Amino acid sequence: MKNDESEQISKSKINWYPGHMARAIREIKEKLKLVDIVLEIRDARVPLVSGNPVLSETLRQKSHLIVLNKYNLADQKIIQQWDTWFKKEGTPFIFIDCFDKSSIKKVLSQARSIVEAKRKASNPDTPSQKSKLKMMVIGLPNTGKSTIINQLANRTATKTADRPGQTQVQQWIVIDKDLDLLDTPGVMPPSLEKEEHGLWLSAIHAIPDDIVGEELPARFLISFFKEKNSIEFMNRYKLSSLENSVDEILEQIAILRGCIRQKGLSDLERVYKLILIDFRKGDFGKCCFDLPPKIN
Ligand SMILES: Nc1nc2c(ncn2[C@@H]2O[C@H](COP(=O)(O)OP(=O)(O)OP(=O)(O)O)[C@@H](O)[C@H]2O)c(=O)[nH]1
Ligand SMILES: [Mg+2]
Repeated sequence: MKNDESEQISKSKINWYPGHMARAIREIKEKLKLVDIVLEIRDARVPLVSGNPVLSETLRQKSHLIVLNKYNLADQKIIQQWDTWFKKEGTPFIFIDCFDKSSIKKVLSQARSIVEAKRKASNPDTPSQKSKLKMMVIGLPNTGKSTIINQLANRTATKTADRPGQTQVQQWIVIDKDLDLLDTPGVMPPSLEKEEHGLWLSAIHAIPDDIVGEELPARFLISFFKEKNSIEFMNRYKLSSLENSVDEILEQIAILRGCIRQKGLSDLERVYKLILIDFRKGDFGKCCFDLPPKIN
């Protein structure tokens, strides 16, 4: 990344913690005793940074399954490394594309076995019997919590949207006699460890665009795919190479996509928006921003 580029990115102080999130955290803690297991939904492109450290301590007291969603948008080679990392960590996890029915079935069966194993460990003499499973679904905004619930329900039981902050209040959803789900509003950590993490979370749209603006995440994405030497990115904008600077690439995209204002000036605001839209559709190919920490 060029110096001026990293300087611009370091100016991005990202802090999005609206009132409903503090309330949501309180309510999650209150409802924990009512559920058998918590499904923590993360984004497979940012497996660690899309977790929420504020909830980690709370989750340690409860059966917990990490569901890494949007697997279909993530770089499979890096996912292999994450798979090894999560296995060593020991918390149960599963990578899924929630629009794939077999993934959804696996989530349910894995959740049931975790709960059953815990029950057996605390009451080894009681014979197992199928009882109603109550699951709470938590995670950062826009990670796909409500979509997963709808997939489990096989109907539109709760509203989804391609923007963060759709769900604002908790809602119980009775799936059938064997399963109840609690949908919860997405919650951000109150602060992020590194400023770059804010750009990752903006790129995946866990943070609304009006908080950060489109420019920094769009510039970050160009730098990222430039460094990755991404053929998909080049093809998407018919670029002949990725040698050019971020500013030059922005100009090339403006011309290609007709983002030109009066007097022939490029309309960069429109280009930034376009880049975010295209990235979020998966047009730049599969990627992972977050890499597993080194394990000794
Ligand atoms: N490509 C892809 N998109 C997904 C997947 N799961 C969810 N989405 C999309 O992600 C967006 C957000 O989904 P929601 O279910 O509303 O997310 P949420 O976590 O409930 O969001 P909040 O209520 O804002 O916290 C929607 O546009 C979904 O269609 C997935 O596995 N793959
Ligand atoms: Mg939701």
